[in-house]
Amino acid sequence: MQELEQLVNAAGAEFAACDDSAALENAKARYLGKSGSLTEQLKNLGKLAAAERAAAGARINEAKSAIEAALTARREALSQARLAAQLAAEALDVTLPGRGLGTGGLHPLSRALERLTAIFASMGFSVAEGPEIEDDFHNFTALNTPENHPARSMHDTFYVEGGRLLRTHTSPVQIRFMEEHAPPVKIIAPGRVYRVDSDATHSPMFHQIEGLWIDREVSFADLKGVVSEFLRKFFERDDLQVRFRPSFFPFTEPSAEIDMSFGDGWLEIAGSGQVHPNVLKQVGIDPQVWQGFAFGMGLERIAMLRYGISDLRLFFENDLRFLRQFN
Ligand code: 2U9
Repeated sequence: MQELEQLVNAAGAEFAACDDSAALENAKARYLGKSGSLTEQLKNLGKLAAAERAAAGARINEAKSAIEAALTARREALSQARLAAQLAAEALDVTLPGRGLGTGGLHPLSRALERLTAIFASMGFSVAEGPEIEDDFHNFTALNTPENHPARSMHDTFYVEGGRLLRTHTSPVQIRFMEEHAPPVKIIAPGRVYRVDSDATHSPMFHQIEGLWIDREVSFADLKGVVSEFLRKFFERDDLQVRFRPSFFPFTEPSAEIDMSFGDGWLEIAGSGQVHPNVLKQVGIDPQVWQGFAFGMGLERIAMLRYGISDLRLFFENDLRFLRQFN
């Protein structure tokens, strides 16, 4: 039966031409399926004479086995090819160098703060810290800010449950420090503070750095010396001029605004004064024996001036294009 041999050859050729398993299964159906060519041959067996039937059946089954073997071989080959392609696509070159983790860097405010604390450390100041959620006493009363002072207004302060509030300055840190340490005191208090204020130059959260030096003979002249030295070091300008203008704060007396020379003019950069005797009394320090100065300034403001940043909000947007410029 030459026809069977041709069928086996044709099936083998067709299977070999199939590039994917869907095409191969379709080809299989054309030979071994319900109405496939080989199945047709089996159906025709009945028409043969009884004597020829057994031999013909055996040959058809042989052909069927041959086709099935060709099918299995092609399936195997396709699956091997699929695996090989996948392995090639997912290949890792283990000899490549690592990509690295990228280097992180400090936020410009952290850099400014590190600079600042190093300069004050060189003048003998250590760093003190305290809670951001404060009570009325430490944020206001102890700082000679009486009950009806406008700074206590709901509009100027964030109040939380239980009558406590988000500190409006870092001054309560110095109050807490003096409650626990006898003078002399020589500290700076940097940290987050909160105000109800938000625009290009005001953020509801910003950072202050305050300083406090209390000893037997710390005078306004020491204040001028310390602040001038700090500003000249911070901005790296030995010729930087510093000017004090009379002002008022409830917790200092006398009080002064501090300006520094900038180009042809002056920039207001800090507030300051001799600590008010009432403040010392609140923490049990005798103002007849101890005296000294305090000052405060905005960290964002001096960082903006040093790094040439025009909009306060850039500090808090976490835009890497901005932050990368400082590292
Ligand atoms: C104690 C006694 C006195 C801290 C002071 C200022 C003046 C001041 C502002 C500057 C810009 C806050 O960030 S800002 O808006 N601060 O003008 N701060 S004297 O006086 C103190 C602090 C603590 C026990």
